[in-house]
Amino acid sequence: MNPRWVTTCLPLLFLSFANAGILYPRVSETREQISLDGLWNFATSSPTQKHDSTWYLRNFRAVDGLEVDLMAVPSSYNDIGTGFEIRDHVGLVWYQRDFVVPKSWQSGKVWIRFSSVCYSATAWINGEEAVSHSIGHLPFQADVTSLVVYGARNTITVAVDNILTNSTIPEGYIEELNSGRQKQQVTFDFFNYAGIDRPVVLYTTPSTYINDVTVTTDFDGTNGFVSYDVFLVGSDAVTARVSLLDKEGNEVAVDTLLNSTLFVQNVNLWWPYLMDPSPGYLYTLQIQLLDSSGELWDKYSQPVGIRTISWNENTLQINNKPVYLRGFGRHEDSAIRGKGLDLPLILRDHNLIKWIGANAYRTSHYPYAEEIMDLADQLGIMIINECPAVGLIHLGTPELLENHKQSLTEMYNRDKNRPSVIMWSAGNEPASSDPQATDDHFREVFAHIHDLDPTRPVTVINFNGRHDNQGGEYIDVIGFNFYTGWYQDTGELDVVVTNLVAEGQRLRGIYNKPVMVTEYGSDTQEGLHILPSFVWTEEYQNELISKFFQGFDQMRDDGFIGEMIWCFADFKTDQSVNRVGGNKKGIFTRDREPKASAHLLRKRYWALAEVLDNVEVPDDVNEYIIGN
Ligand code: BDP
Repeated sequence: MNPRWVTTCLPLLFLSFANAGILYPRVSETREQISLDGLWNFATSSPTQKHDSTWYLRNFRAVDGLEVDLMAVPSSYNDIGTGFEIRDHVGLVWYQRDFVVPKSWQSGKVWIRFSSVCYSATAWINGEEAVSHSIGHLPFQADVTSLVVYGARNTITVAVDNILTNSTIPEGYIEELNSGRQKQQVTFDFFNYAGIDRPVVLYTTPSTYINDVTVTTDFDGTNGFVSYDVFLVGSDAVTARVSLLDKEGNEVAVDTLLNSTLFVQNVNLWWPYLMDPSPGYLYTLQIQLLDSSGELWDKYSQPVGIRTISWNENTLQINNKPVYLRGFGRHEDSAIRGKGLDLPLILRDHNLIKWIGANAYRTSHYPYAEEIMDLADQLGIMIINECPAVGLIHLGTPELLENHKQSLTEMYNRDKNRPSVIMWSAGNEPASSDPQATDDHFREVFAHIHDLDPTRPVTVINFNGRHDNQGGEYIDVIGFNFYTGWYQDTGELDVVVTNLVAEGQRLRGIYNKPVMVTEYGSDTQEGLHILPSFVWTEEYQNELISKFFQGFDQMRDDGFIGEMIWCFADFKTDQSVNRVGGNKKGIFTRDREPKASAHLLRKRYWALAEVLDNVEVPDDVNEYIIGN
């Protein structure tokens, strides 16, 4: 045995309470996995049915009078069917399927993990409650070792509730319509998709297992440092071997402690896209637990990017180099699937992001699927990671505050080790009619996220909408959504530059913090052309964004750190008289084809990359849009 492997006896039971691990499930020599994705039995019901006996624990197909359909997992359920009942459903829906647990799984622990259910969910396995969770877009899991039957058929039933109230994250309320129908009203414009929209897996761990790991990184010249904290659950004495592997799988550092710092010579830093010829360099932190005889007990591999983030009143820096964010606000949204994870779609999206020369986006307005975040880590895309607090209204109410903090905790636990996450966003456009409530609520929220993570800056987009409450002193970066030329001064392109620069300077003046535009744009129907330009045309979108480019360039040297257009692609909204088939502010259509604006933005983003990152632009980007 390597003499550096020492036995570490830890107060393991204590650790199990100290940390709520939600590691991404990865198969290893000690961990197996079964996907529960596929077609599930599916039924809808009224909210009151939840409390009616336990009909839902029976085989759905044997419940008298219950209409049972099939539903794809992962997907939002709304657009799969053909009727209003399912698209506009309010309340509970029910999912059920069978699965077999191998006999060989009896020796360790068995977990069920949902990557996201919108919004609240309760799952029963063989009639016993296994887990309950209430915030969408975030993973949750439970130890189901004692609930499953080994070497035999099991049944899982999941109740999914899409009702939002004034204390949920995000908020909403139920309105009785004139027709007598109930409608879920929400505080955002994207379609209120619901269901089991990300993967569901069963996986195993040994009884003493790696429950969590927290990694922070640093560097000094060519030396890299990876500090890690491994959290175990169990009660046995174990031996640890923690090593760092480079991209080729060579071991470049090793330690035997569960909490230590690895030193890496000739470090390959994680750089954002286009700031380095090999952006997104990832090492692997390989954590192994061995029993007293040196046998492998548990193994988990965590990708690690070595980089630093720093910020001051003027700049945001990655690896001590100021960055200028050029990107998008986005949505998880596509035809039929809704917010359901779709691997071809997310690859196409990231290919378009590379093609257009962007280096960043915001996960407006909720944390995106872990598979999407993996792509960002690998490609070097910088992420402003937003929790699902979009359009909060009831600021200052204790329950809402607790749920808001909980959503940040869960997002942090899931994404804390991702190099792509360079900033946390505690929400988008909160209401601020009551400044006291705003300040009290957000003061606590900022303190909470800063406590969780002192290594990343924090923002709230359009904080208080008026920008002059004192709570702003706790924000590190000011992100503002600005719709001059669209919602304000509609059609008035001549005032865009002046309005934009005035607002940017006003915010700089109030806060003396780095400022960026997190949304701007105009709804645009692809193929609609009118000369001279007119709202909704491709001409208007191009002229409007060209004006914004001029304004951005006037501000760029004065603490202005980024531009994110709204939106990456068209997306579905609720029915309304000012949305024709959805929100059309996309640079790409909903099926991910470019509007004229995508070509224009591509010239802009590559020109910025050429000037700021010193890269060569692709041959087919032949015209540079920068300055004026
Ligand atoms: C902004 C919101 C965004 C909307 C956008 C719009 O942050 O979610 O989609 O307005 O109206 O205020 O297009």
